[in-house]
Amino acid sequence: MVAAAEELAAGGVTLLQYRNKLGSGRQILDDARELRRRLRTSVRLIMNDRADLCLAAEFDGLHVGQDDLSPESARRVIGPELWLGVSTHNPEQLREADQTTADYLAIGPVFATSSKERPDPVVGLEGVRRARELTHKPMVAIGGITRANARSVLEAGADTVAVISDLLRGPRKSAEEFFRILG
Ligand code: 3NM
Repeated sequence: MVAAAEELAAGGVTLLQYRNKLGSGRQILDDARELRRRLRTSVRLIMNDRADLCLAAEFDGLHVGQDDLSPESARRVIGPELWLGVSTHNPEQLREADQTTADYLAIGPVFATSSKERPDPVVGLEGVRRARELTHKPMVAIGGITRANARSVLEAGADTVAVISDLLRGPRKSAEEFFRILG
């Protein structure tokens, strides 16, 4: 994983989320510290779900979903400076998250994904367009985004994309291609 993260950084990626739904707190912290140590300041590192481990690993931010700490509780833990991201899956959640101190919002899944267990219903490009109308915060689209469809996602109003599957094989080359496509 760390080698893949380094390849992504070499390919121009400036923000990475560490997401581990299965590991123990200790395993997650070990991995996170290793990422922090190896990537130093070249990449902004965001911890998924765990405010405590975000602080312990000296990450740059925290990302919470609809079943995690509320954005305001998360903010209380991480303080005013670190980045806070919030996942949303429909207009109502997006509207609510827009009222919080979140620094950025995620909307998804835009397309079908096999990287998440029990994903919410696909929102499609129409869901991205709708979301764009509801927030001025930076908005990242997620779910099934590939080099083949990334452009359409930005055209629908997303500021950027979050990707798992389409970066796994040849991370550096894939990242470079994404940046070429996204302009
Ligand atoms: N969250 P891939 S979709 C982690 O809809 C995650 O909030 C989603 O992986 C959401 O790029 C997703 O392989 C998986 O589809 C994204």
